[in-house]
Amino acid sequence: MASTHEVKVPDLGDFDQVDVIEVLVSVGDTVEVDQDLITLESDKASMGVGSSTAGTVTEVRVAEGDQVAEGDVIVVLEGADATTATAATDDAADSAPSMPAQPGDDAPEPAPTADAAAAEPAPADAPDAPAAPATAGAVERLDEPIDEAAFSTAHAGPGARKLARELGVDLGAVAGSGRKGRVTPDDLKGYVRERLRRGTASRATGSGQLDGFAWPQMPAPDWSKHGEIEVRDLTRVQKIAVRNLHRSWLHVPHVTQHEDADVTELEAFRKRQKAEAERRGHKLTPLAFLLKAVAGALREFPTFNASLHPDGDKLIVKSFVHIGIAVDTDDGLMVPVIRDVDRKGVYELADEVVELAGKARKKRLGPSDLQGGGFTISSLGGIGGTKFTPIVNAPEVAILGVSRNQRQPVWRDGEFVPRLIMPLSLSYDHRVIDGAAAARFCVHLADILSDFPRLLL
Ligand code: CAO
Repeated sequence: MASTHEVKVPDLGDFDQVDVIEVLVSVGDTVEVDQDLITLESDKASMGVGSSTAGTVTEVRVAEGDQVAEGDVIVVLEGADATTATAATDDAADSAPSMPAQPGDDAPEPAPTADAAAAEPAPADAPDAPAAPATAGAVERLDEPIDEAAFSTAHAGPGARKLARELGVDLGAVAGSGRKGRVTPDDLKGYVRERLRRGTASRATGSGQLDGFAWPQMPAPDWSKHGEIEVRDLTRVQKIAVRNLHRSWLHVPHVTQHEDADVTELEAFRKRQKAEAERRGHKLTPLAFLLKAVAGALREFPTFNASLHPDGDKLIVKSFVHIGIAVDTDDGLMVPVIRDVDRKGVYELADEVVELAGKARKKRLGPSDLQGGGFTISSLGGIGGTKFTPIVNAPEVAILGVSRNQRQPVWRDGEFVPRLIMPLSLSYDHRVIDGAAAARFCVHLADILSDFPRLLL
């Protein structure tokens, strides 16, 4: 006899309830293991909920526009594979969220899901001719701050709610023209056009204002007039990155401090340990040591593990040391967070890097994997490069970029000697961190890395 399996909403991290913005299956569908069943959206990210088992959908218990909590049943499956999976996975954790989330993911704005609604900016052929703010047919994202309480009580159907999310519109602020003041999709589009026309909206590539200062609109040439082109959709992770990087670039006055760390002894030690580490099941790269060294530096310089208070008059200094690592995935850049780095050993950190990078690449990061970071490391050391200027993962205030180690001649005791140098590039928010503090932080970090026995203490 075929048995059934209930797929439930997984751990939602900090959230009690989140919105269902897409239902991807219907009764009668056959689903594979890991196939996304629904998409959830919180005010921090969107996540797909995948099926932990294969089977046929016999019931769909949620609809677009519903709110769900951890443990709520999403779908019921029936089938051969469901038989085996029921006992082992019949709880909330069985359907791990696949989390296409933003770098840092603690940012205060909702993640976009605007695959259909994110329209191209109005074309303007000459590169230096400003494009019209909006055309009659095209609607761009508004990305305005959203009053969630007003959003949830606004008089609008699921379709309009979804569109409001896609367009980044504060639904509660939109006047409805439907029956009894219901907000319609046309109301939303009209609202967006009006806001853009008045030039008060922030768009990824368009004009807008920050603290009362207007910035010029990006030209949008019709490239197809000059040759063949292909227009590709960005992944959801890439769309989130577009917004977050743009926001950080606009808000944060960036400065990058470069430093060379002599890692000759550290790398010799790591290479000596590598075979033994592998035998014991660990992948020991320089990143694990870097995490340890950065944790020490953050303890010494707590301002680098801080955030500017939203009122701009106070600093929030974190006592915990949670560090995000930038991970390159096929879908784009993601930043899972390793918690309590200062309390962990190098092997434990190495294991967490492998685990989190693996989860990011398989789209299996949960909300808690992406939250709480106070500082970020972006290591391109495995790829190459000599130096770069990473963008601060705001509202954090600093990010460390790491490039590939290089053997270089270093002047010592009257002669050049070959030393292995790790290039460090620290970008920081100059509103919070002074240049002198950044230089001291980098020198301290380089000293720890150069004196590796101290690092392990
Ligand atoms: N110099 C020389 N070699 C280095 C190095 C460095 N600074 N850092 C790493 N390597 C080596 C590693 O030791 C490994 O070689 P071995 O297997 O021989 O030891 C090789 O490079 C590959 O390392 P890796 O990339 O698999 O592992 P990692 O721990 O260094 O990095 C991760 C893990 C997830 C950070 C990385 O895979 C990644 O995604 N990096 C890209 C991050 C990114 O895109 N940043 C840009 C964001 S924009 O700011």
